[in-house]
Amino acid sequence: DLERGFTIWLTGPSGAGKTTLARSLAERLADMGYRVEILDGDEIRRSLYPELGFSKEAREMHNRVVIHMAKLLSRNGVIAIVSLISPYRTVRELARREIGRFMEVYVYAPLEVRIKRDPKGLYAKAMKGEIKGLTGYDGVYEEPDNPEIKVDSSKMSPEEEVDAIIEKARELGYL
Ligand code: GGZ
Repeated sequence: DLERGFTIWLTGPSGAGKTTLARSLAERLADMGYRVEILDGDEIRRSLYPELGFSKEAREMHNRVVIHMAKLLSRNGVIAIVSLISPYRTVRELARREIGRFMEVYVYAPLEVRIKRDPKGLYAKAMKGEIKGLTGYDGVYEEPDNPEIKVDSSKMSPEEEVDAIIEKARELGYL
């Protein structure tokens, strides 16, 4: 269905593989002829409110901004790929209600794998006590109860994850 958009909501802690997956997914869907946009939490923070920080209130406000952007894109024929830690279940439920055509993807990797990857050195900093409240280390991450799909990036390649997500999106009637 090339006329109608929807949202693929990638949630998971820092280092779980959301950014890599978002890029592979966007490339595949674009090759299939769909219009796609990646909404990356970290990028949106940097361009709109670099000083925001990571309190519960800040994250909720920021996540509501992303929900709104995804909603606008989804209802205008674009597939919005959201790459956002979105640690709170209530906020993700709000996203589901607001956006409608929506699938929640839980991007998972075990802690030891996330620590080993640590692309930005955030886990190293958290272990030294230089940052506090890192999601998936000493910060809250409320695991999804009923995601449309869970992918384990320690066991699957990005291409395999993309295949699984596309199959699920077809099952849901979004593709
Ligand atoms: C979580 C943090 C933190 C803390 C800095 N907790 O993995 P990254 O580096 O590239 O992406 C994270 C980014 C914030 O991502 P989101 O906007 O998706 O998060 S949320 O939905 O919770 O608002 C991470 C980096 O900022 N970062 N400090 N304490 N992530």
